[in-house]
Amino acid sequence: MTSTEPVSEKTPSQPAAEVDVLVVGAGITGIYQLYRAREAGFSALLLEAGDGVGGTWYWNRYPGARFDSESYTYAYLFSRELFEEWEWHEHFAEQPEIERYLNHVVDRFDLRHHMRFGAKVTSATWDEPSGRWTVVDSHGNEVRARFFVAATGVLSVPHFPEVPGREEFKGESYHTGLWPAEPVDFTGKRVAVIGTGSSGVQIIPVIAEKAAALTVYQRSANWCTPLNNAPITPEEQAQLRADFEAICRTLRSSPSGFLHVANERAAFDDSDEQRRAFFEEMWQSPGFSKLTSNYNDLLFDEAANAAWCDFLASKIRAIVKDPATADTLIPKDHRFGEKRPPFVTAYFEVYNEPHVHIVDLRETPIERVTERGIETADGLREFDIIVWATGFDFGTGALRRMGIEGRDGLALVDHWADGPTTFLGIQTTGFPNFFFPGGPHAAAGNNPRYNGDQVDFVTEILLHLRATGYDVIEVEPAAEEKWTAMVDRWATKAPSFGESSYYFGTNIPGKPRKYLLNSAGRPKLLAEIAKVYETDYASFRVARSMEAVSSG
Ligand code: NA7
Repeated sequence: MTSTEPVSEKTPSQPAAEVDVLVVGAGITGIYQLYRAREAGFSALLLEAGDGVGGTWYWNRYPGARFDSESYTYAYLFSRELFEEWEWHEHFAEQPEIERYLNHVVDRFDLRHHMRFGAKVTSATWDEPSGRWTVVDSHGNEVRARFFVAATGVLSVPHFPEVPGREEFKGESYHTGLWPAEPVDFTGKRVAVIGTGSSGVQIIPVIAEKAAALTVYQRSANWCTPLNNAPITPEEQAQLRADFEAICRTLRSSPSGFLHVANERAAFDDSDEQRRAFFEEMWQSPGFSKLTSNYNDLLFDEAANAAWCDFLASKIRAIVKDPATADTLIPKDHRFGEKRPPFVTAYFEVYNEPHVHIVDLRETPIERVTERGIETADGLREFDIIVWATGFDFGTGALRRMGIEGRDGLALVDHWADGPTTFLGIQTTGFPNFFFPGGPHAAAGNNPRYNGDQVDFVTEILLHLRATGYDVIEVEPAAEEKWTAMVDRWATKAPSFGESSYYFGTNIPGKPRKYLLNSAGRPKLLAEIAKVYETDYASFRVARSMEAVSSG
């Protein structure tokens, strides 16, 4: 596999289309945007590069891929009937169940015939006189749309590092973010996994079960903690249904969009013994609650964070029998929460298996990939399969690759040469009628919650225009500057991620170092959206296109 770009073979040529709303991306955000646009009575079309529904959850179909947000808080909440009829099997659903769910949603709300698959957008151009976007896909098909909504996600452009010889490997090679639909058979194979982020640590235990030999290439150790997944019992299913309204309320008021209960205690309010017992409780707790329900000073107080990290290191040492391997697996270069923490199932345990080895790239960096394997400073190891779990061009990757040109030919890549500037993570100046919910500056937490708020907001904007007789809308520069400054301010204070995190673009050579999330929290996003309504859209400029004016 050589391409970093998902392209389908299947797209037939299509007649030129004209719609009110063109959505790009059939992931969680795009499906919801299509649903809202249709429900509001707009003509709408969705273009998707892949051959199926799911977006990130379509491409990341590697074995072991699963939610690490609770299934029922990550899923849609716009329809109580949908919430009640879909029974998630596990608290943290695996990729096949997620893909089934998203297909169910598309069919249940009759959205599939408004979707074109295998349609990768290559250019999108604003036409001032008509007040429309012309969007072209890789097969040359053209769609003209009044409103252009790129729901292209933050984790949709896989990143392959510049390792010499990467293309020369003669065995099978895969990226976790571009996993093939056909199953990959690891049985009896010699396998390498490069990367130990959330994807790497999910796939490693699954490969270890089948492979004859597994070598993990780790550059940075991560603070992995147990996901603590479990099936959802019938009693829990019934409780979830009964709690629907309370769940929605809690999620709306949670800064991170989770149900987890915040802790009012600071680490040193407790005695050493109490703290140890509490950390043990956290270790046993589900998913992100280790971040969201931990001591309230965990991300603010060095000593509190160090106490938790010491506890985690002792856990790793207790699980991994070889002390040198355990030491390699314990992060030394960042605190817990500085990078996105991965959640694992039987991860550290695999390093006790005689056929699993770890290579510390800080000690012996990869020098090259050859036809037969991977060469580091201590020699060549031969493989049948190499898995690249090396992450994504996060946040702006997809938007920068779509050939987007706004007013006066302004290219989005130039406009964002120093990193993205946005208003509420949905619009940027110079690009009228263009929206990007679920993109940069959207969220820092349970993504679909924030992204859903943004889709609702975009839909309200379209309804506002229809009600007021305008057809062009663009954010005021001052509003954009204010929001972007707020995002940047939050990036420098806890709870935020360190600059070593890909959330600042640091994993991509040459990418501007700019914060790509919004750490201010969901209530802040909702409050700012409410302000827009209260001020009758004062943060935006509205107009009539020349075409609308001339047609009276
Ligand atoms: P991540 O979290 O970006 O992890 C990528 C991993 O690949 C990480 O361990 C990197 O090490 C490693 N990497 C990247 N480049 C190299 C090179 N050149 N050599 C060796 N190792 C390398 O991506 P994931 O797919 O795991 O997770 C992305 C998101 O998906 C995650 O946050 C969840 O939201 C789900 P590094 O840490 O940079 O030293």
